[in-house]
Amino acid sequence: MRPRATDWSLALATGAAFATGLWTLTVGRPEGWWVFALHGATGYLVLLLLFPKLARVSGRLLPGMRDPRAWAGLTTTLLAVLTILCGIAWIGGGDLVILGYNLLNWHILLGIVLTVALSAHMVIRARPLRPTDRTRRQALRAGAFALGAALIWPLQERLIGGLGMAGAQRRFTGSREVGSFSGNAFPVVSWMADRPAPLDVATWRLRVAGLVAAPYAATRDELDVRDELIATLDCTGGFYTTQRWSGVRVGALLDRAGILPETRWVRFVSITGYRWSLPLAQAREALIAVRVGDELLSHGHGAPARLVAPGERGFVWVKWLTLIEARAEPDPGQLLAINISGFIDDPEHT
Ligand code: HEM
Ligand SMILES: Nc1nc2c(c(=O)[nH]1)N[C@H]1C(S)=C(S)[C@@H](COP(=O)(O)O)O[C@H]1N2
Ligand SMILES: [Mo]
Repeated sequence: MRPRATDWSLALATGAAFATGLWTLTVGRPEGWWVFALHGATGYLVLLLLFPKLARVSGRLLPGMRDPRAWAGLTTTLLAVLTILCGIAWIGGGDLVILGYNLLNWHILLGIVLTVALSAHMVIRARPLRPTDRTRRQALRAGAFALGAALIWPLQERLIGGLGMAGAQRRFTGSREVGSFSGNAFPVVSWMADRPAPLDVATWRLRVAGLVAAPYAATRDELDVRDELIATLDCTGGFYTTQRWSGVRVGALLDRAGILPETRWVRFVSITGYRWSLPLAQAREALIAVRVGDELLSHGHGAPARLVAPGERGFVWVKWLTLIEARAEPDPGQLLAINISGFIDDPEHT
């Protein structure tokens, strides 16, 4: 491929890998497996395109280092290689932990830094395509790379399965099983920095409010009516756990308050400010859990009560609930809220 065609294909492929990578974080149902396949294929496309790129620039990579503009290029290359290595090592079953972070955590972090570095590199170095770069032949060559990348993904799955590598046990999300059906004995995690002090069950209440006829506040014991749900908590950090959760259906709580006809969404709010909303029909089927297995929820897992949202990734399963709110619209601030909640000082609860 011609230099500019290679460069732009590489940039496009990296952008696609980044976008599909973020997208995978929102997929929690098996029907969505193809998003992970698409991400793998775009990732391998980056890998394949690195060969013609490196063949071209390797000669001037090291001598060129006196030119500061070359550093963005070298950094980008290193980051791309490391990102891909961590991704492949994770799906193969690698369980290396560096500075407390597993290979999937590193993969995601490096992927984000790579995308930033590549953007800088493009601003400094990219040249517009010339008519000679936009020929049928160039398009066909790019297509051949894409086809190659698309073939690597199924081959990789065969290989991992055929060799009996640890990665074959992973869920379609890439997550690995930990502590299923063992009560509170599974990892405690937060999306960012939530770490509230334990809540006092005696004074704690779960309020049900918003677009309802009769708002009320329920005690933990009132929620402990033994509605049960077997559901899988699948954290984007790379583990999953299947448990028998028990508590009360959200639908029952909403019916007691009498939702108004304009209700379309239900928002679940934590004492930390962390929050997420679900469409009404899906919210009704979700569970407010006070128990996992035969044990009361531990503080780390969200006591007195947490959301159990089957089919949604772990970050939706709001812990330390204080409010369920019937709404006409989803909560536009929720994406920001989950990223800043633990960093906001709350002298009462941190
Ligand atoms: C931007 C450059 C990126 C590249 C080149 C890249 C490439 C790859 C590759 C080659 C794999 C292993 C192959 C496979 O999944 O079948 C992989 C796995 C994975 N990547 Fe990325 N990635 C990038 C960014 C990201 C980002 C930003 C995220 C998330 C926010 C992400 C999430 C994942 C996940 C969850 C897996 C495991 C999927 C599975 O188990 O099948 N990646 N990536
Ligand atoms: N209030 C609150 N709820 C939260 C989080 C959080 O940071 N704050 N983290 C979410 C994430 S990312 C996951 S994976 C699950 C983890 O639940 P666990 O600690 O019981 O494993 O809780 C979710 N609920
Ligand atoms: Mo998570």
